[in-house]
Amino acid sequence: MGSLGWALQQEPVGSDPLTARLRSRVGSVTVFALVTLGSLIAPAAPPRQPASAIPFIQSSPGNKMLESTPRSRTSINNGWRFHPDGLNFAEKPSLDDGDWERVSIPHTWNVSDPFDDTPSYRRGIGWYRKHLALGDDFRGKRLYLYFEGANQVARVYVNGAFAGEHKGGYTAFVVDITRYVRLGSPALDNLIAVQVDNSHDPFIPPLSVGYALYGGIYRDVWLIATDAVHVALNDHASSGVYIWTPLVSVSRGQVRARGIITNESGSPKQLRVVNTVLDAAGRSVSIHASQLSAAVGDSHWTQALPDVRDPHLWSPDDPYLYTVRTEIYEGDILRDRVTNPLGFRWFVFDAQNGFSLNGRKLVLRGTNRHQDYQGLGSALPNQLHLRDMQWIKEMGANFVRLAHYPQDPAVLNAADSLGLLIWEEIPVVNYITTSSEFTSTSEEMLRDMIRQHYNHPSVIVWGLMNEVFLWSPEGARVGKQSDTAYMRKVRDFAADLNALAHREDPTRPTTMATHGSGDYDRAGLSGITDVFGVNTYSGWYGGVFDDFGKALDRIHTADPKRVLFVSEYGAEDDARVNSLEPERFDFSNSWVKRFHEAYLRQINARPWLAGTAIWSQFDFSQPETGGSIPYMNQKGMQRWDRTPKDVFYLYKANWNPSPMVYIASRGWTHRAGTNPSAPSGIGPIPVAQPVDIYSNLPSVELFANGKSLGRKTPDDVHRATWDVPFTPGDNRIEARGTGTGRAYTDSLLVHFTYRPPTLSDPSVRFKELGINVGAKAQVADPDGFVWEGDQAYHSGSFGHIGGERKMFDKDLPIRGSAQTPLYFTYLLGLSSYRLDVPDGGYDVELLFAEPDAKPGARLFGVSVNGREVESKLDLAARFGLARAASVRAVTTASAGKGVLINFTPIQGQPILNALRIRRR
Ligand code: GCB
Repeated sequence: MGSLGWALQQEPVGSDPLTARLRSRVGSVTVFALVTLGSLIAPAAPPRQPASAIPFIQSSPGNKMLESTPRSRTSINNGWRFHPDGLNFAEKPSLDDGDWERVSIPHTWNVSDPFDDTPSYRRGIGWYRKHLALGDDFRGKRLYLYFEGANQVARVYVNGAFAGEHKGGYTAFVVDITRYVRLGSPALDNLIAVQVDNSHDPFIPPLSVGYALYGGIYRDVWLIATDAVHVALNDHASSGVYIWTPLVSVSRGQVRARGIITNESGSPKQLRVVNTVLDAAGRSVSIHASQLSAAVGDSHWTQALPDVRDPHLWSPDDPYLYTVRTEIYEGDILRDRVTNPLGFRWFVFDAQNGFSLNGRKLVLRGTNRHQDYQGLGSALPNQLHLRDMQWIKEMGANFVRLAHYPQDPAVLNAADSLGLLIWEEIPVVNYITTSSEFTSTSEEMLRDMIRQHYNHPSVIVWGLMNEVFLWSPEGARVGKQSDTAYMRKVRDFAADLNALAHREDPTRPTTMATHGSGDYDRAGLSGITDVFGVNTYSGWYGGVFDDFGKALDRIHTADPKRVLFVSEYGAEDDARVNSLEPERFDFSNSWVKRFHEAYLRQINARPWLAGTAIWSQFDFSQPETGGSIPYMNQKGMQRWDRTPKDVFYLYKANWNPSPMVYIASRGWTHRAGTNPSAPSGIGPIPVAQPVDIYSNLPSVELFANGKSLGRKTPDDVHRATWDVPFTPGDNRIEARGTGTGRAYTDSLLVHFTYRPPTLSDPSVRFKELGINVGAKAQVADPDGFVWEGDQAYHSGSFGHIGGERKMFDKDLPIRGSAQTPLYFTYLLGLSSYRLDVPDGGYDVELLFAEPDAKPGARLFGVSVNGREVESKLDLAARFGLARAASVRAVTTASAGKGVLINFTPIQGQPILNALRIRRR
């Protein structure tokens, strides 16, 4: 029994009966953490308090458990100097860093350059230096630097000497600096210099991604001091202790622990390893001690602790955490102490019944999270990591996929304590390099991730890769893989990682996310992991909403034993864009609401799904993309600054049982429009436009300007919609509902600009009109001006004559204006634009951005009411590709003829992106 843990770790999967049972597949069911009970070791007497513990040196705030132990852990985040360059000899103490920038960790050097108008962002070397004064009190100690993460290669030097290197931007690493430091009284200066490199490296995943690879030391750094005999720090920066619960039921929880002790004292030691399980109140509920003869170097130990009776189970609704305290004694002297979280839970993935936790079905309602924040990049302080997880919890999710890489310890801690189940993965994305070096770096990352996060009860599945067949082996996007030798290598690579994950952790399943291509089946990749993830975007990049469910049904029917997980689905919006006629890819808030409502319905109808995860919780950087906000992926439930979007409340209404009512269309506070049947001459009349609410209350009543518009019962996805009669100026909308004996309300002020159907209506003075040409959606300016959707010309109104509606290539960022949505759509090949405005003088502004032509390839003339404004407009030559530009004219409308803008093709076809006309 004593070697149970090591049998688990060292035996190949399947050869050990215990391991085999841990991962037993019964038909389509995979059960984790359920095995038969082995013999138990009797509880040992609690150790006496050591008489002469080595005094506590320094502890980090909030790290109470570590106080009065010989181990200290001190934050060294402050007081660094940074130089953004590949300097030579920057590790040398003689170099003067006095003029380097002062920075604190977390830090990245790419906070702004992925988002400026210069394409791309800096990927290269940056140097960090810190002076550390170390006193004699560290004599006899082992000293380590613990980096929670640096992107992506870090080389660490101490007093000019090379002390260690780590490859990979998302896992922690430890550097033993004991032999390089100088101690003294008074304390002596030590120089820590770290070279960080975020250059592309063909042998380090990720090779290509859709997010910024922010360079720098972007997670916390610690100085750890231990006794010469201590819990190992050299095991992939893990805690040096691994805890698992082979059997959990409501009446008993088995606890096993194993670990490594490093003896650097120079002589063998007789040690006692004591593990104590403490409940949330700090009471000991299980304790076990065992002797260990520790030779110099590393020694392994394993323990079976006495069962915890009637364990308080861990679940999203009740994330009850125990703590395991591991103490190492030599005689009466405490040599080291570490603590780890423990949660009692068991779970099952089932291809027919979805997921269950602690014996009950649990619908995994999830989301994806990137570590990316407005103004900070990836360098988030721990409070913001925690806050992100709290947002996710508030939305009602119980599952988070940490895409596409291992995340900050603060994220995993938050998941444990808030009750969020976790899929964590390594950053193998889009394609691989078929080389042993790439494989071994990927394996190292996988080991790092599993060992570092092994003890978190929140983690339920390890991810190996994302959409690995999206790109060709040469690094180009492909529709279908054609290189069968490459596909075989990818399969072998996946099988290798899968076996490694199971060897490292037989208690958890594996998974991969795929992109709805047949390549995964053809290459034999689909059957490798225990759970099969599908990323799907029907109704966004192409297709219609219902294709989503149909595609899932096809896979489920073809392979009923496949445990199917929807690892991504989402669509993009922009708060400024709203539409009365939402359509795919219009970036309107209106379309995205319908998208998620349709997906939610289809998900609810498929209880066999293992789980689902929205892409994504927060908007994040995507340096290679255009769209309505360049360089951003806008599929978040929340904006980059964490402001929740309407869809956040859609999920909250569906997933979080707390009573709520929310007026959606939240960003649409400036609206414009007309009532087509309004007669001329009677002044503005109310214009009906839709207002959505999301609520989990039985019924909701909506009021506009104090008048009830009736009571409604929200539909199956908790939405109700009213046609609200908007009057010119401010309209106060209020929603009221009752639940659990209390009233819930929400209100919103909407400013409405009335446009008469006949622009020359004498009872409504015409002032100005803006048109988002080529689009049906409205776009609001920051000052509240609304650009209305475009239409074909009809008499008395406005509109285009001829032309085809077009959009910019999504991957082409439009530069030179913050009002990108106006330029994103355009009309191609129009002959004129006509506005039947009343007689008078007008300023006309035409907005353009060249979508694809080279200089000389598109030339056209522009005239306004017969006056030539441009004889040969060549946008590419004059402004450049995808650069916002405007052409202005002054004109007079007379004799009731309005304003006619003509476009005359000379070479290629004319275009127009937006126009604004203003009465002088
Ligand atoms: C995906 C990728 C993710 C992208 C997302 C998108 O399938 O896995 O990294 O950000 O699509 O928004 O296109």
